[in-house]
Amino acid sequence: MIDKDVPQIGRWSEWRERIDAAQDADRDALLHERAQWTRRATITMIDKAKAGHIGGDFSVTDILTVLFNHVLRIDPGNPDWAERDRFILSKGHCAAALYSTLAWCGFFSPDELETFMAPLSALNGHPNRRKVPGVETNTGPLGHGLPVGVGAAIAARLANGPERVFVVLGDGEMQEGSNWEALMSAAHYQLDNLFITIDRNRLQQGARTEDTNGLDPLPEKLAAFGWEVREVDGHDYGALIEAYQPSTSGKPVAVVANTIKGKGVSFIEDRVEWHHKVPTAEQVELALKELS
Ligand SMILES: Cc1ncc(C[n+]2csc(CCOP(=O)(O)OP(=O)(O)O)c2C)c(N)n1
Repeated sequence: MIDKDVPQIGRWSEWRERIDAAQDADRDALLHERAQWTRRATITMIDKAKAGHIGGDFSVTDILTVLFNHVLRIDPGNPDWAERDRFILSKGHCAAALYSTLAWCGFFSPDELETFMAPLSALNGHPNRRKVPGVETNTGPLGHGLPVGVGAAIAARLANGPERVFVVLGDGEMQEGSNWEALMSAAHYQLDNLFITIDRNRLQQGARTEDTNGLDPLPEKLAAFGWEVREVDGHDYGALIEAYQPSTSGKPVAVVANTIKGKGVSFIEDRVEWHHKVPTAEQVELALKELS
């Protein structure tokens, strides 16, 4: 069962104000509490569905937590607010982490998380914008979120709107050529309202990224493509918050977030088989203990 016995659920704006006002260790403690709840919800969903992508869910959780609880201009009570920042999880296989983040914020009830991947559930294995409030575009086929994000950033620019666009990609996903076309376009149009975050956990499906089709030196490549690049520890809340400050160069911003696949659970961390392995009942119990 998803743990719903947490006072913050459903009181997003109040907690957002608290997090926004807090500094350093106090702020980090609030964000950590939220991230650990998200990881516990995620593993509970995967356990029930007997499917999911736990490793990538856990590497991206701290990034999602910082974005949705401190950085993004959003209103979970009004998901279609015209001036909202747009968020796209391009590594759509990590839908469980996104759903639990959205439910915590109040886009929909945490009760719905129990239906993850069940027949007729809105919470499919990959996010669907027609079914889930807070999802801007369907993702799952890797390499599509950034091209859509570039279009959204251009649209915002044409409308003179205040909205910014945030896209989160996997590092294995950066092997898709469409991303590099989109990177070129974003730089060409000087889309300083566009932020990408690359979840650099150095693992993809079945192997290490550098052994499959290496990306290094990734920050240098992104800079050569005309982006302002910020490389950070993707589990350091303060560093992530700093990395989402406005562009200083008029260029789009690329955050290379060094992360650990499976972050938070000792026997899942940095292990290739946990890309989409389903935990046993005993492993779920152990993991929940480590995450509590
Ligand atoms: C176009 C496409 N090819 C293959 C897949 C199958 N697939 C799902 S996840 C994944 C690996 C992604 O690795 P990465 O981007 O590093 O994600 P993470 O390690 O953060 O989960 C693959 C190959 C897909 N979803 N889309």
